[in-house]
Amino acid sequence: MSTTARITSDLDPFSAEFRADPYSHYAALRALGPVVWLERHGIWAVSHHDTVIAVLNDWQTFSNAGGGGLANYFKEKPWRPPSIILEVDPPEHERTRTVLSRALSPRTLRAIRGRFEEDAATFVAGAVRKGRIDAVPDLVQPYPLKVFPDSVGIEAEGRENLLVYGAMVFGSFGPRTPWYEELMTRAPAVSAWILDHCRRAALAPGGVGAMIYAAADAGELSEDEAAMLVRSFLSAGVDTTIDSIGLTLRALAEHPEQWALLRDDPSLARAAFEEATRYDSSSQSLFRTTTREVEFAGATIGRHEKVMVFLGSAGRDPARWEEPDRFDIRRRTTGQIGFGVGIHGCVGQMFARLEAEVFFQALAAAVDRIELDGPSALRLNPGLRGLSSLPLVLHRAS
Ligand code: OVM
Repeated sequence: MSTTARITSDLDPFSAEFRADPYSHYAALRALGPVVWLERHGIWAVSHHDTVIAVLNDWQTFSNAGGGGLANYFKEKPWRPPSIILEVDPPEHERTRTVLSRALSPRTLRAIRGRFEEDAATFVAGAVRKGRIDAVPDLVQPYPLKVFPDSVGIEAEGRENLLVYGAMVFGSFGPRTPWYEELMTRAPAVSAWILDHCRRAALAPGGVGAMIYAAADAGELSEDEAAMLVRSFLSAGVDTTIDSIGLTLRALAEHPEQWALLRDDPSLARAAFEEATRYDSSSQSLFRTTTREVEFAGATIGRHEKVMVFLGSAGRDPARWEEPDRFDIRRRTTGQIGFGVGIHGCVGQMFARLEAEVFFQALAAAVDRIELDGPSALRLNPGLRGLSSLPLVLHRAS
């Protein structure tokens, strides 16, 4: 038996204090060591850029079948049937991943870009006309909430269910708190709406949802699997992009000199989004579950234990990044892992980048200066970092 002394900490990554200022807490975690036992939750924390990547690349040891969140599916019953792409290991993972990657391929994106541009221009024009806005409800939320379900082929009626369902999916990544229990009282009704809209008949022809059913017709998936993959779109495609666009906008508003660079050269929109995904990713952490006892970075991790992997900390690791706390849209962001990395790296990341690029190009064309108009507020969901409020004044371009 190994006699490695474990490094422990009483830090609670789900506490309000931690989430209000994760980056100073990550620095404390990184200083403790690459693998730290978080005694409050009985889980391991991995927070250095290199060890985060090492965990995510070793899917044989650090499995996804134990669940994407804090709940341990090797020991507890999942709140919903597990995702057949996120919460599954190879070889099962490969077939579903292939179908989703194809549906979200450059070819699909080329066909969709024009519609993104029209919608972005419309929402931006409305916000600029208003001038003084809360950017979250007025701009950041409506745009993904239109373009994403439009692309999947979901009817316009009832789309607010997507936000509630997303809150549940990502809420389930955290501990069972009163907030969570209260939210989940709505699960039966909202899940029923979601499942109804995953059916073949509910999806518009020509959309990304219909492409999944085309794969079923081609014999690559069963009809039930197709519905489950559409469910993955509806789980992971909306809140994630809302939150990442919101955090990017806040970073730009808080760094006027960076906004000026983008305004003067809108071709930097993609780079700005990429840097924001390093600097303040909507996906701060995710989980793996060990399939065996393993010696990892000086620690002995037992079998079927949960490992919390901090993407947000990897983005600020001074061992990897020069001046990691500086938001710099001209930075070389190669190696940024805010979308994750390895076989479960975000399958929709090109879709998200396109959404964001089009959005910030439209904003750069219409807005000269962004003025912060009060404190922003965090959206308190344990699985996703984002904003509930971002008061701004948009000064129009002349
Ligand atoms: C899914 C799913 C749900 C949440 C997140 C995610 C980050 C996937 O249902 O497949 O990926």
